[in-house]
Amino acid sequence: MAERKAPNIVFIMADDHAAKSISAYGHGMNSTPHIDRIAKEGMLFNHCYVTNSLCTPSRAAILTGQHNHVNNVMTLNSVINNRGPNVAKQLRAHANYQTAMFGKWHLGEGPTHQPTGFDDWSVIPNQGEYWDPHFINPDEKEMKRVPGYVTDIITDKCIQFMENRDKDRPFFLMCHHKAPHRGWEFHPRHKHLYNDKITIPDTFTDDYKNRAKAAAVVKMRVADDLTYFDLGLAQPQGGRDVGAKLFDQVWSFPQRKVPHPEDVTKMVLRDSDDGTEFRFQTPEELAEFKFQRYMQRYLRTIQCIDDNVGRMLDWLEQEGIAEDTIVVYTSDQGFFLGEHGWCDKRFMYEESFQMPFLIRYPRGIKAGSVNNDMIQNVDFAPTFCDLAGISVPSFMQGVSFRPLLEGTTPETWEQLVFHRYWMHNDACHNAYAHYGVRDHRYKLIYWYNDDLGIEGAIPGGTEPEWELFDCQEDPLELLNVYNEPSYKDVVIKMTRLLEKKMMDIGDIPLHPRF
Ligand code: SGN
Ligand code: CA
Repeated sequence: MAERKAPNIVFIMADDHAAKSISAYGHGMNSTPHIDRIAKEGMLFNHCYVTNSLCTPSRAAILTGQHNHVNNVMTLNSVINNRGPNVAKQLRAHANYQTAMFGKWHLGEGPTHQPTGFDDWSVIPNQGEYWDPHFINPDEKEMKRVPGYVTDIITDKCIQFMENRDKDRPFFLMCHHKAPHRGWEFHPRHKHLYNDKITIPDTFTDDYKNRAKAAAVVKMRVADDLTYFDLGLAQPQGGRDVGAKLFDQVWSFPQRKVPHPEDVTKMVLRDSDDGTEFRFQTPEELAEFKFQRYMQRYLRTIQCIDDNVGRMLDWLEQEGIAEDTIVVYTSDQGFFLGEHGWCDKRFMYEESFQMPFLIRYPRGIKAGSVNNDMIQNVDFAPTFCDLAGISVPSFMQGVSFRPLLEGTTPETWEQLVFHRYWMHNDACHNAYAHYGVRDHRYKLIYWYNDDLGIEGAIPGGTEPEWELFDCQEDPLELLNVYNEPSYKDVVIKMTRLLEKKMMDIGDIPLHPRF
């Protein structure tokens, strides 16, 4: 890329948007023409990964370019120290950017945790609301409720910021959508969409054999763990608890039992909106209904993001600045869409580990290109600094992937990604802590299964476990080959890579050394 005036950067990030549900990734489950445009006119990454598959830690990694043990935002309960450095501060201080952030923040509230480094910001508290959402604004004691649908409102705020910008300076805009996060409250204008059945993933009825214990005990199952509210169903017994599960009493952890077929045939579920009735003959039919209902609602909320990405792209064009503006579309992590029977994320298994990443910059990226190199969310901030023409500050641990955008993969590019999920007080999901690395062929995961004295964690702990997946032979990750004699050398190689990576980033291994 030749030196030219600093580009504007529009960073659009959804919450829990799996790559599979962007049509540019070619899975055919939905149609997202506007998001696809970013790839068609720019570059699509097939191997972008999150360093910790959870909202708050991922957002901290994106802002700081640091791994979570360094920025100290390791779990959903962490908050950011907003006096620390971040990419917006860097662009503002060293490249004269105007900076703004609108939408989901999820890094804490109040004077020491709210956004800093942004000339303008307006964020939803915590997970926020889909309808008539509250926003926290700078210098205001009270949150303000804004009438309307959250995805439209966040986009309005972004466009308004761009309209009022100082045209003599570049801008860095972070547009953080709440959708398609759980609750999946879609806008009625998308209700006619996705009424046809979606193909159920091959691993939907995974029995979790030959795998670490974590897979069987985590509470993320579509069939067991979704609530009336998640599925847009009226709770028969009424009450105010929106977290009530269907068949909660029968299916609850630890003795998950398939509900008695007779109970299923007696069950009548009703759409909470129009009262449509649903009846079932078998527990399997009920599980499939939940999957279809989940996907329908999830994909409809995505359609609204797609409409609004279209609005942003059109606006940039009408303003005549599309050529000078980098547009990114990504998500804070991946998401399970029924694979292994799950919704949600947290694990290093592929669907939740992979982030979608699409980027357009007409002046610097060849249209329609696809990249297969490995990148991570910690690399975003260094890349933005590099593209803005400033040096990457030493506090950032990620690496600029500007060469990849220019179509060149340096020989020294590290084709290895790291993931670490920390145990925290989150009994309602019960996801075990783990860390590991993945290269193009293999994925090594260490489950340390310690209770770490944290409330809600594994009481008393349990034996640590290793997993090794051959991503080429077993892309669905159904077979742990860690103890297979034929993979002995791979285990040694991957363990060394893991240890080297942890040393590079300053993290502390908990596993026994070779
Ligand atoms: C809530 C959701 C979970 C989700 C976490 C974290 N339940 O607890 O499904 O995993 O947030 O999400 S909900 O019923 O309250 O929606 S994250 O995107 O912030 O990491
Ligand atoms: Ca998220």
